Amino acid sequence: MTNVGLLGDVSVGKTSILRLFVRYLNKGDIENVEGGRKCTVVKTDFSGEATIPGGDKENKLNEKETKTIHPNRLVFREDDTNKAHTIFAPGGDRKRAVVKMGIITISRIATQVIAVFSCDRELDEQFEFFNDVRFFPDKIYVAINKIDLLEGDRDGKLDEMQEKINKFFEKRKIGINEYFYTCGETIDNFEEVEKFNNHVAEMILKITTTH
Ligand SMILES: Nc1nc2c(ncn2[C@@H]2O[C@H](COP(=O)(O)OP(=O)(O)OP(=O)(O)O)[C@@H](O)[C@H]2O)c(=O)[nH]1
Ligand SMILES: [Mg+2]
Repeated sequence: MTNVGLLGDVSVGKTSILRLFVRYLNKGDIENVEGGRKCTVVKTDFSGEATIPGGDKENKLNEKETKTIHPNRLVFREDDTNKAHTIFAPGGDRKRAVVKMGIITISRIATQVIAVFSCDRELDEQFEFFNDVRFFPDKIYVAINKIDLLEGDRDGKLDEMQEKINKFFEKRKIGINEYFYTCGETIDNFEEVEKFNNHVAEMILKITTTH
C-alpha cells in the first residue's frame, strides 16, 4: 500500500493529472501503457474542487475554471496482487489557510511525493511553494507537466529545468529518484499527446508498484 502525494504550486496540473489517471483506470487503457496492468478504482473524491465564478481574477488565472480547496483523492487496487494505493492531490494556493492545511496534512501522510512543475511559468516562482512544505521523504519524484507548452529546443530546456530543480532540492538534502515528462490534459493540437498522457499513467503505476 502506497500513499502518494502530488504536490506543487497553484495550477501546475495536479488535479488534471489525477483525473487523467482515473480515466486510464476506468477505460482500461492502464493495461496498455508501459508497465501496465489491470487495476480497479476503489474510490474517488474530487469534492474539494471549487468552481471559480468568472475565472480566478485574483490570481490572474482567468482561464482556470476550478481550483482545489480540499485535497482530491483516488484509491485504486491492483487486480493481481489486490494491493490498494491512495493518491492525494491537494491544492496549490498555499496563501489560503484551508488549502495550506491540506498541503501540510498530505505531506505528512504521503510515503512517496511527486513534485509537479509546469512548463508555462518560471521555476523560481514555483519553488516558493516548496519552502512551505515541512515534511518530505529523503527522495522524491518530479513531474514536469504541460510539456505541450514547451516551445523550441525541448530537450535543451528540459535539461536546464532539471538542473535547476536538482539544485533546489539538493540544498534541502532531498534526492530525486526520477523525472517524468507529462501532459495532464487531452490537448487536440499536440501531436505527441498520447505519449505524454501515457507518461502520467506510467509514472503513477511505477511509483505505486515499486514501493
Ligand atoms: N496545456 C496544458 N494544460 C494543462 C495541462 N495539465 C493541466 N492543464 C491546465 O492547467 C489548468 C490548471 O489545472 P489543474 O489540474 O486545476 O491544476 P492544479 O495544480 O490542480 O491547481 P490547484 O489545485 O488549484 O493548485 C487547467 O486549465 C488545466 O486544463 C497540460 O499538460 N497541458
Ligand atoms: Mg488541483
